[in-house]
Parts: sequence; C-alpha cells; structure tokens
Amino acid sequence: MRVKINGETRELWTLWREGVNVKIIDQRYLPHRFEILTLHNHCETAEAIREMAVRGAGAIGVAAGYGIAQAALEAKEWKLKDFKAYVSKAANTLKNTRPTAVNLFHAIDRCIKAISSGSVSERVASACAESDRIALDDLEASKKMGEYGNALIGDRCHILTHCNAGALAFIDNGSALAPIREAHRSGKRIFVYADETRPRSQGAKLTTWELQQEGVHYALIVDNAAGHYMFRGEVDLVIVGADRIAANGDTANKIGTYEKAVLALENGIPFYVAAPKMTFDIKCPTGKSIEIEERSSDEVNWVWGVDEDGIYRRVRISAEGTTALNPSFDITPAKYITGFITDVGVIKPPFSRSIREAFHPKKDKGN
Ligand code: RUB
Repeated sequence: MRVKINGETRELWTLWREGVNVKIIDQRYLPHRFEILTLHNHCETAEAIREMAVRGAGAIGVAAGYGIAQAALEAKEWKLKDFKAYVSKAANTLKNTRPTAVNLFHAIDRCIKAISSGSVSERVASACAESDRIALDDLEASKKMGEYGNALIGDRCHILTHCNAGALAFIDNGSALAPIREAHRSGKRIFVYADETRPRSQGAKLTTWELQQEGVHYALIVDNAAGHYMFRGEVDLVIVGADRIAANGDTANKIGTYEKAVLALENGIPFYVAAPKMTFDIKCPTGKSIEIEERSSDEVNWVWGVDEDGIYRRVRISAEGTTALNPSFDITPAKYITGFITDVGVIKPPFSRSIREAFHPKKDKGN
C-alpha cells in the first residue's frame, strides 16, 4: 500500500520478513502514530497477534506462517537436538493466540506440512519459502478479489463496510477494501460508509486511515447508524471481510456484521463477503461449529485515542466495576449473504454446493 508518512510517500506491505525478523505496521496506534515494529522471534510474533498489533484474518495468517519460519530458524541457530519438537511447540503457541480466523490455522498447517522431511537446513529453507509463498498468495488473492468485486460496483455507488478488511488486515489491498480500491482507481465515483466498529474501533481508526490514504470519499458512522442510512435508500451495497466461512456459507466476521446483513436483506441491499480461499473452512459444516473469541471487558469499558494535546491515552466510559461482555465476532447465517467475492470469482447460492465446487471441483465429479 502507498502511505504518506510525515510528507514522505512509501510503498509498504502490512508485514514482511527480513531473515529471522518479522516487521509489522503496528496497528495499535494508527491513525495517530505510524510505527514499524520488529518481532525478533516466534514468541514476539505470537504476542503481536494476541495483542492485535497485527490483526485481520489474512494478516494474522501470514504472521503465523512467518512465526513458523522464525521457529525453524531459531531451532537451527541454537542447534537444538529436537528440531521437530521445538517447531511443534511454536505452532501450538501461535495457534493459541486468536481462535476465530481460520487463516492462522491454515497457514501454520501449510508450513508444518512443508517441513515434514529433509535435513534441518532443508526444512528451515522450506519453512521460510512456504511462509513467503503464503504472503505472495495473499497478495495475489487480494488483486483477484479487487477485480471480481469491482464488477459489482457501479458508478456513484454508496458502499457500507464494517471493521477493517483492508490492506492492514491483509498483506496489501485487503479483502472488502480491494474492490473499493479497484473501483476508485478505475475512475468510479464511489462513497464509503465506514462503521466505527466498537469496541476496538477498527473502522474508525484503520478503515478511515486507509480510505484517506487512497483518496476515496468516505464518512465514518457509528455502528448503530447503518440501519438509518439503509432505510433512507442511501446504501447501494455492503461489502465486509470474513474470519472463517463454514461449508454452508455461514460466516464469522467482526461483531456487528450479522445485524448489518439482516438490515441489508430487510432493505433489499446486496450483502457481499470478500474472502480468499484461505478463509473458507470446509471442515466446519455450519457457523455453529466456529469458535468465537471472547476478549477482555477492558476493551469495552475503556477507549483509546488522542486528547487535544496530542497525547495518546485511554479513558473509562462505563461505571467503575462494570462487567462488560466482549464477543469479538458473530456469525452471519448464509441466507443473508448475496455472494462471496473470492480469488476464484463471485460465488453465489446455493452455497453448500457452490463453495464445494469452487474450491474442490474434482470431488464433485459424478455427484
Ligand atoms: C478483523 C475482521 C475482518 C476480517 C477480514 O477482526 O473481522 O473483517 O478479519 O479480514 P480483528 P481479511 O480486527 O479482530 O482481527 O481482510 O484479512 O479477510
């Protein structure tokens, strides 16, 4: 993505690997502070995922893959006798960070599979190569989603999006924001409603920042204003990202996505989910089997931001002693989803069949 930092324009990925180090744009401080954080080992990478310094399904998948490459490099560097045990332990540490986005698990499994045989040096090379390939696959997938999704966007289209499914949630471009970027770059005069997305405000902090950098016209709205604009006929299309999509099309995404989908159907507005192959989990038959991450009640009771003196601080917004419930994701049942914008095209209902056919075409022969 092209970012302007202190007047200087730079072309950056959200995260990348430099030998054993992983570099990330630290998303905890945006849009107020732009910082690149260096993660020196797989434990630091796991911590960055848990603390959401790197977040978004695609980005945490890539980070987890890099984490396995780091573990392999660490085991080689320290000449550990049991290379396999060390990397397996690292895989568990990385898997125990955030449970909902399946990209993380798919990326770890891909890297572990890639290092199942060979000498230690060969396995280390394979871990690094596979993790780099995951990043490149994500990059390619977001380009494709941008192209396929752009075809659904007309000139003067008003699009609503939830959370941040942009370049920051991916390697570059994003999932939901990829078609929006593509439409803008192709000269369409689009307008984006960015839901603020409480409690962590990824929409307010990250989506607004990305749209501003890209030069797209947008407005930030509070989460509960979406219905108001839909009812007035001011939203033409909804595009969101996804953290895990079950075999029947039920979709886990940021908390609040479900109600946007219900409102969209009620108001006759197409509701699309943009996600690459890595986000589909055909081992999950329905949304009921997707684990939903519960996060700290502090994220609801307190908000972070800059004060008038430019000091970044946290303020409490609820009564002292309040217990807040904080499910990080919800499930949107497939019946509310118009289609999936994927890297292999737009998938339409009936989803149980079309998802299977899109990603496992051979198995369908004779069915
Ligand atoms: C992010 C979120 C995003 C999806 C899409 O949640 O719900 O919509 O991850 O991501 P969090 P992608 O901020 O809690 O990680 O664009 O990578 O598919």
